[in-house]
Amino acid sequence: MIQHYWAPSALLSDGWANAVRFEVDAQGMIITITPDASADEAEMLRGPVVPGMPSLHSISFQRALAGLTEKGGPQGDSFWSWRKLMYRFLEGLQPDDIEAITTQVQIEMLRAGYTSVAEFHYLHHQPGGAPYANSAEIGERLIAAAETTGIAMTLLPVLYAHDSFGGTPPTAGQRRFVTDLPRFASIVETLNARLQGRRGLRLGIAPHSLRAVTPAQLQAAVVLADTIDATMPIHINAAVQQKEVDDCLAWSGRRPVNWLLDNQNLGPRWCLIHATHTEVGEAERFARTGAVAGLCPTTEGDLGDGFFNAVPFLRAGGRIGIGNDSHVGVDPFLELKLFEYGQRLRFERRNVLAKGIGASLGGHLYRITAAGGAQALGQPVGTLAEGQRADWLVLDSDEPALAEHSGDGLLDAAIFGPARRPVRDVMVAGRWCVRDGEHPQQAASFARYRTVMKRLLS
Ligand code: NGQ
Repeated sequence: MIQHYWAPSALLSDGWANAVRFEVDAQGMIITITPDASADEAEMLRGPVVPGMPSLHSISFQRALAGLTEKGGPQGDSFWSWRKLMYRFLEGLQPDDIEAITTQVQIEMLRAGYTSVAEFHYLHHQPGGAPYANSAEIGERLIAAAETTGIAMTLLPVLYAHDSFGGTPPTAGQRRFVTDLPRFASIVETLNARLQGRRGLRLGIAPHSLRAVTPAQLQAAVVLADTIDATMPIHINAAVQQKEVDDCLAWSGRRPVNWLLDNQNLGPRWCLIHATHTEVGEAERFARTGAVAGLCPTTEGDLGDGFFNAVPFLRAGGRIGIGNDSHVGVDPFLELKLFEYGQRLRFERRNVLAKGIGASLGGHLYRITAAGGAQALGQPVGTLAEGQRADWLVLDSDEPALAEHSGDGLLDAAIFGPARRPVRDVMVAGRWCVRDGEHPQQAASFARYRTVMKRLLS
């Protein structure tokens, strides 16, 4: 059935328009968009409409760890000491727990304005490292969560084989992640079959990092992706910490982003997550490939990663998107605020990433990260245009931080103002997931999540 919607204003691919009528088909795709149209027999949208934001990096089980690693450690805490706590924490998680945590975080994401997510899935095996009878058990739980919540998802099974550069053996803490290539291929193929024909769901792959795979394994993963679908998204953690850069230099004589540029055919299907430690020359080369830089400002802040070299990257035409990664923040507007604030604190300036004199910074950041996120997920979202999917947010004009703002001013206010909940209603693929800020499964999900947390924290 074709549905008609009418919005008082909407951010379309060519800018804001008023009195916009959308025609959406039974698959949730936008067939026509007509500005200055009548509302006759259309469902009235109760506020300004903007594209839903894709999150290009989520590790859903880490949601339950948020807030548990904020106590001083004996020798000064770092990313690496956090990682040890994370490994210890995940040892206790069972498939039901992971499904409950994932369902909870996806509902939180939808309510905050994320309509799609790239799930970086490396927790493959049982505690202790033995495979499940169904080697794709956990991946199937992640899909089940997406089917419960309605979020669109690009599922990225992760190839993880080693602890560090040069093929060093994995540590005990990494046992639940480790696969050889044949087992990885079987997980990928099972999940691919499971995802066929599912609205809003697709497959990608992710070699974890240059630490966790050898060059030959990286190449084999790319070949595997190509045999299934030559457009399949490929994500990899790039240069998250200075130590990773130093170790990569010691191993290969190159920094990680330069190594990838020299050894892989990087292009628009690639997304480099946490390309934090990228020098100006690398950033410019990376930008020219058309690959996406996956930024996760709250997590990168939480883990003390550093600042991405955004100015030269964006100046060279680089594409960016945002992810909420470990879920210490679940709010796309907050990610964008912290991204810009990082640059302000670094350079002691304001509006560092603005496009030009008088141009709205919030409007610019929102547009480029929605489009970059869509590219990284390989999904037809991120802009409202004919032929794109109906993934959109109805902003709440009764939220005090947004009151009386219009056009890009709404996005400036939602990102840089004190809005608590700028999003009223959320549609994914033509279906309402959130109405008046509420998701129909939120009470059931929270009850289940709470039971899991009670056990984990006891
Ligand atoms: C991850 N997370 O895969 O969960 C990583 C940490 C690693 C972030 N970098 C572990 N945020 O890179 O080895």
